Amino acid sequence: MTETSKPAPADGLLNEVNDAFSGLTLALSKGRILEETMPLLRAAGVDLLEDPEASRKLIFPTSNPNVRVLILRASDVPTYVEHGAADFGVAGKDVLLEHGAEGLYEPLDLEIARCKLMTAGVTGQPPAKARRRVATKFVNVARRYYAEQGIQAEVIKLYGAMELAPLMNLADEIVDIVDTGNTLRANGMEPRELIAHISTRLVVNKAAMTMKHDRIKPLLARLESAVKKRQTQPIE
Ligand code: PRT
Ligand code: MG
Repeated sequence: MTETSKPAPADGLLNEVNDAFSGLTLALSKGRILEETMPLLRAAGVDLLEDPEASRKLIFPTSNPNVRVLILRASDVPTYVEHGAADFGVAGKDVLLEHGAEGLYEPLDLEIARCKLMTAGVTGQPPAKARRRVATKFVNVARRYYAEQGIQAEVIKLYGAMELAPLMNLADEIVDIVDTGNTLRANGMEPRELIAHISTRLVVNKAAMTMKHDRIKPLLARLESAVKKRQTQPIE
Protein backbone atom coordinates (compact mmCIF):
# COMPACT_ATOMS: atom_id res chain seq x y z
CA MET A 1 0.00 0.00 0.00
CA THR A 2 1.42 3.41 -0.90
CA GLU A 3 1.58 6.26 1.54
CA THR A 4 -1.25 8.12 -0.23
CA SER A 5 -3.72 5.20 -0.29
CA LYS A 6 -3.56 4.70 3.48
CA PRO A 7 -6.81 5.64 5.20
CA ALA A 8 -6.53 8.76 7.32
CA PRO A 9 -6.34 8.01 11.03
CA ALA A 10 -9.75 8.59 12.58
CA ASP A 11 -8.99 11.68 14.61
CA GLY A 12 -6.88 10.01 17.25
CA LEU A 13 -9.70 7.50 17.80
CA LEU A 14 -7.30 4.62 18.34
CA ASN A 15 -5.54 6.59 21.04
CA GLU A 16 -8.84 7.47 22.63
CA VAL A 17 -9.80 3.77 22.62
CA ASN A 18 -6.57 2.24 23.86
CA ASP A 19 -4.99 5.09 25.78
CA ALA A 20 -4.28 3.04 28.90
CA PHE A 21 -7.97 2.99 29.81
CA SER A 22 -7.87 1.17 33.09
CA GLY A 23 -11.57 1.49 33.92
CA LEU A 24 -14.49 -0.78 33.14
CA THR A 25 -15.94 -1.36 29.69
CA LEU A 26 -19.67 -2.05 29.59
CA ALA A 27 -21.33 -3.66 26.54
CA LEU A 28 -24.90 -2.63 25.73
CA SER A 29 -27.21 -2.91 22.74
CA LYS A 30 -29.45 -0.23 21.26
CA GLY A 31 -33.23 -0.35 21.48
CA ARG A 32 -35.22 -1.86 24.29
CA ILE A 33 -32.19 -2.88 26.40
CA LEU A 34 -30.47 0.52 26.23
CA GLU A 35 -33.70 2.38 26.91
CA GLU A 36 -34.57 0.31 29.97
CA THR A 37 -31.03 -0.09 31.32
CA MET A 38 -30.13 3.62 31.18
CA PRO A 39 -32.30 4.67 34.16
CA LEU A 40 -30.73 1.87 36.25
CA LEU A 41 -27.22 2.90 35.24
CA ARG A 42 -28.02 6.53 35.99
CA ALA A 43 -29.24 5.54 39.45
CA ALA A 44 -25.95 3.68 39.89
CA GLY A 45 -23.94 6.81 38.99
CA VAL A 46 -23.18 5.97 35.35
CA ASP A 47 -24.82 8.38 32.90
CA LEU A 48 -24.24 8.42 29.16
CA LEU A 49 -23.18 11.93 28.12
CA GLU A 50 -24.53 11.45 24.60
CA ASP A 51 -27.55 9.51 23.31
CA PRO A 52 -26.23 6.46 21.39
CA GLU A 53 -29.56 6.21 19.55
CA ALA A 54 -28.76 9.56 17.93
CA SER A 55 -25.10 8.82 17.20
CA ARG A 56 -23.09 6.63 14.87
CA LYS A 57 -20.33 6.24 17.41
CA LEU A 58 -19.86 2.87 19.06
CA ILE A 59 -17.79 3.84 22.12
CA PHE A 60 -19.18 6.31 24.64
CA PRO A 61 -17.72 7.94 27.72
CA THR A 62 -19.97 8.24 30.76
CA SER A 63 -20.32 10.62 33.71
CA ASN A 64 -18.15 8.11 35.58
CA PRO A 65 -14.61 8.46 34.16
CA ASN A 66 -13.96 4.85 35.13
CA VAL A 67 -16.75 3.44 32.95
CA ARG A 68 -17.12 3.54 29.17
CA VAL A 69 -19.89 1.99 27.11
CA LEU A 70 -19.72 -0.05 23.89
CA ILE A 71 -22.81 -0.24 21.72
CA LEU A 72 -23.09 -3.65 20.01
CA ARG A 73 -25.61 -5.91 18.32
CA ALA A 74 -27.53 -7.65 21.14
CA SER A 75 -26.25 -11.07 20.08
CA ASP A 76 -22.61 -9.85 20.15
CA VAL A 77 -22.73 -8.70 23.80
CA PRO A 78 -21.93 -12.14 25.34
CA THR A 79 -19.10 -12.65 22.83
CA TYR A 80 -17.39 -9.37 23.81
CA VAL A 81 -17.79 -10.12 27.52
CA GLU A 82 -16.70 -13.75 27.21
CA HIS A 83 -13.46 -12.73 25.47
CA GLY A 84 -12.82 -9.86 27.88
CA ALA A 85 -13.14 -7.18 25.16
CA ALA A 86 -15.79 -5.80 27.53
CA ASP A 87 -15.64 -6.37 31.29
CA PHE A 88 -19.37 -6.59 31.68
CA GLY A 89 -22.52 -6.32 29.63
CA VAL A 90 -26.28 -6.36 29.57
CA ALA A 91 -28.15 -8.99 27.55
CA GLY A 92 -31.48 -10.78 27.37
CA LYS A 93 -31.56 -14.27 28.87
CA ASP A 94 -32.70 -15.47 25.42
CA VAL A 95 -29.41 -14.24 23.93
CA LEU A 96 -27.45 -15.82 26.80
CA LEU A 97 -29.22 -19.17 26.49
CA GLU A 98 -28.45 -19.19 22.78
CA HIS A 99 -24.82 -18.14 23.25
CA GLY A 100 -23.97 -20.43 26.18
CA ALA A 101 -22.62 -19.40 29.59
CA GLU A 102 -18.93 -20.18 29.01
CA GLY A 103 -16.64 -17.53 30.54
CA LEU A 104 -19.51 -15.47 31.94
CA TYR A 105 -20.90 -14.77 35.38
CA GLU A 106 -24.53 -13.73 35.55
CA PRO A 107 -24.69 -12.00 38.95
CA LEU A 108 -27.76 -9.79 38.52
CA ASP A 109 -31.25 -9.99 37.02
CA LEU A 110 -32.13 -6.43 35.98
CA GLU A 111 -35.77 -7.52 35.74
CA ILE A 112 -36.45 -5.53 32.60
CA ALA A 113 -37.61 -6.41 29.05
CA ARG A 114 -39.48 -9.42 30.37
CA CYS A 115 -40.89 -11.84 27.81
CA LYS A 116 -41.14 -15.57 27.10
CA LEU A 117 -39.30 -17.86 24.75
CA MET A 118 -41.99 -20.09 23.24
CA THR A 119 -42.85 -22.44 20.45
CA ALA A 120 -45.67 -21.23 18.21
CA GLY A 121 -47.62 -22.56 15.26
CA VAL A 122 -50.48 -21.76 12.91
CA THR A 123 -53.69 -21.26 14.91
CA GLY A 124 -55.77 -24.43 15.10
CA GLN A 125 -53.23 -26.54 13.22
CA PRO A 126 -52.06 -29.52 15.32
CA PRO A 127 -48.28 -29.88 15.73
CA ALA A 128 -46.68 -32.08 13.07
CA LYS A 129 -46.37 -35.67 14.33
CA ALA A 130 -43.28 -36.82 12.46
CA ARG A 131 -40.08 -34.84 12.05
CA ARG A 132 -40.99 -31.25 12.86
CA ARG A 133 -39.55 -28.35 10.87
CA VAL A 134 -38.76 -25.48 13.25
CA ALA A 135 -37.75 -22.00 12.08
CA THR A 136 -35.91 -19.80 14.58
CA LYS A 137 -32.97 -17.54 15.26
CA PHE A 138 -32.47 -19.48 18.51
CA VAL A 139 -31.14 -22.67 16.90
CA ASN A 140 -29.17 -23.92 19.92
CA VAL A 141 -32.07 -23.33 22.29
CA ALA A 142 -34.47 -25.03 19.86
CA ARG A 143 -32.27 -28.09 19.28
CA ARG A 144 -31.84 -28.54 23.02
CA TYR A 145 -35.54 -28.06 23.73
CA TYR A 146 -36.90 -30.49 21.13
CA ALA A 147 -34.27 -33.09 22.05
CA GLU A 148 -35.34 -32.84 25.71
CA GLN A 149 -38.95 -33.31 24.65
CA GLY A 150 -37.98 -36.37 22.58
CA ILE A 151 -39.33 -34.67 19.46
CA GLN A 152 -37.42 -35.08 16.19
CA ALA A 153 -36.86 -31.63 14.77
CA GLU A 154 -35.18 -30.10 11.76
CA VAL A 155 -34.11 -26.66 12.95
CA ILE A 156 -33.97 -23.96 10.27
CA LYS A 157 -31.94 -20.82 11.04
CA LEU A 158 -33.62 -17.48 10.27
CA TYR A 159 -32.50 -13.96 11.17
CA GLY A 160 -35.93 -12.37 11.56
CA ALA A 161 -39.65 -12.42 10.69
CA MET A 162 -39.96 -15.96 12.04
CA GLU A 163 -43.77 -15.67 11.90
CA LEU A 164 -43.63 -15.82 8.12
CA ALA A 165 -42.06 -19.29 7.99
CA PRO A 166 -45.11 -21.45 8.85
CA LEU A 167 -47.38 -19.28 6.68
CA MET A 168 -45.12 -19.90 3.69
CA ASN A 169 -44.73 -23.59 4.62
CA LEU A 170 -41.02 -23.23 5.28
CA ALA A 171 -41.62 -24.64 8.77
CA ASP A 172 -44.29 -26.31 10.92
CA GLU A 173 -43.42 -24.33 14.01
CA ILE A 174 -41.27 -21.44 15.21
CA VAL A 175 -39.34 -20.70 18.39
CA ASP A 176 -39.48 -17.00 19.19
CA ILE A 177 -39.88 -14.31 21.82
CA VAL A 178 -43.49 -13.68 22.85
CA ASP A 179 -44.61 -10.74 24.95
CA THR A 180 -48.23 -9.71 24.35
CA GLY A 181 -48.76 -12.35 21.63
CA ASN A 182 -49.95 -9.61 19.25
CA THR A 183 -47.28 -10.35 16.63
CA LEU A 184 -48.28 -14.03 16.54
CA ARG A 185 -52.00 -13.26 16.39
CA ALA A 186 -51.51 -10.70 13.61
CA ASN A 187 -49.96 -13.50 11.57
CA GLY A 188 -52.57 -16.19 12.25
CA MET A 189 -50.40 -17.97 14.80
CA GLU A 190 -50.73 -19.02 18.44
CA PRO A 191 -48.23 -19.64 21.24
CA ARG A 192 -47.81 -23.32 22.18
CA GLU A 193 -45.15 -24.43 24.67
CA LEU A 194 -43.17 -22.25 27.09
CA ILE A 195 -39.42 -22.83 26.79
CA ALA A 196 -38.18 -20.19 29.25
CA HIS A 197 -39.16 -17.02 31.09
CA ILE A 198 -36.83 -14.26 29.90
CA SER A 199 -35.53 -11.06 31.48
CA THR A 200 -32.43 -8.91 31.04
CA ARG A 201 -29.25 -9.95 32.88
CA LEU A 202 -26.00 -8.31 33.82
CA VAL A 203 -23.09 -10.52 32.74
CA VAL A 204 -19.49 -10.16 33.88
CA ASN A 205 -16.30 -11.56 32.37
CA LYS A 206 -14.97 -14.24 34.75
CA ALA A 207 -11.39 -12.96 34.75
CA ALA A 208 -12.49 -9.32 35.20
CA MET A 209 -14.64 -10.33 38.17
CA THR A 210 -11.42 -11.37 39.93
CA MET A 211 -8.89 -8.92 38.48
CA LYS A 212 -11.12 -5.83 38.66
CA HIS A 213 -13.13 -6.92 41.67
CA ASP A 214 -12.48 -3.66 43.55
CA ARG A 215 -14.16 -1.65 40.76
CA ILE A 216 -16.86 -4.10 39.69
CA LYS A 217 -18.13 -4.97 43.18
CA PRO A 218 -19.33 -1.45 44.21
CA LEU A 219 -20.94 -0.84 40.81
CA LEU A 220 -22.73 -4.18 41.03
CA ALA A 221 -23.98 -3.28 44.50
CA ARG A 222 -25.29 0.10 43.28
CA LEU A 223 -27.04 -1.53 40.32
CA GLU A 224 -28.55 -4.15 42.57
CA SER A 225 -29.99 -1.53 44.88
CA ALA A 226 -31.29 0.45 41.84
CA VAL A 227 -33.12 -2.70 40.69
CA LYS A 228 -34.61 -3.20 44.18
CA LYS A 229 -35.59 0.45 44.48
CA ARG A 230 -37.26 0.33 41.08
CA GLN A 231 -39.59 -2.42 42.32
CA THR A 232 -41.00 -0.14 45.00
CA GLN A 233 -40.66 3.27 43.32
CA PRO A 234 -40.05 3.57 39.56
CA ILE A 235 -36.96 5.72 38.90
CA GLU A 236 -36.65 8.44 36.25
O1 PRT B 1 -33.79 -6.45 16.78
P1 PRT B 1 -32.41 -7.04 16.68
O2 PRT B 1 -32.36 -8.27 15.85
O3 PRT B 1 -31.36 -6.02 16.35
O4 PRT B 1 -31.98 -7.51 18.15
P2 PRT B 1 -32.93 -8.03 19.28
O5 PRT B 1 -34.27 -8.46 18.77
O6 PRT B 1 -32.17 -9.04 20.09
O7 PRT B 1 -33.07 -6.71 20.16
P3 PRT B 1 -34.38 -6.06 20.74
O8 PRT B 1 -33.98 -4.68 21.16
O9 PRT B 1 -35.52 -6.22 19.80
O10 PRT B 1 -34.66 -6.95 22.02
C1 PRT B 1 -33.71 -7.01 23.04
C2 PRT B 1 -34.18 -8.01 24.10
O11 PRT B 1 -35.44 -7.59 24.62
C3 PRT B 1 -34.40 -9.42 23.63
O12 PRT B 1 -33.19 -10.14 23.58
C4 PRT B 1 -35.36 -9.95 24.70
O13 PRT B 1 -34.61 -10.44 25.81
C5 PRT B 1 -36.13 -8.70 25.16
N1 PRT B 1 -37.52 -8.60 24.69
C6 PRT B 1 -38.58 -8.34 25.50
C7 PRT B 1 -37.99 -8.73 23.44
C8 PRT B 1 -39.39 -8.55 23.50
N2 PRT B 1 -39.73 -8.30 24.79
C9 PRT B 1 -40.16 -8.63 22.28
N3 PRT B 1 -41.38 -8.50 22.33
N4 PRT B 1 -37.37 -8.98 22.26
C10 PRT B 1 -38.08 -9.04 21.14
N5 PRT B 1 -39.45 -8.89 21.10
C11 PRT B 1 -40.07 -9.01 19.74
C12 PRT B 1 -40.16 -10.49 19.30
O14 PRT B 1 -39.01 -10.87 18.58
C13 PRT B 1 -41.41 -10.50 18.43
O15 PRT B 1 -41.11 -10.08 17.11
O16 PRT B 1 -41.41 -8.55 19.75
C14 PRT B 1 -42.26 -9.46 19.06
C15 PRT B 1 -43.21 -10.15 20.01
O17 PRT B 1 -43.86 -9.22 20.82
P4 PRT B 1 -45.42 -9.35 21.08
O18 PRT B 1 -45.71 -8.32 22.14
O19 PRT B 1 -46.11 -9.04 19.80
O20 PRT B 1 -45.70 -10.74 21.58
MG1 MG C 1 -35.68 -7.20 17.73
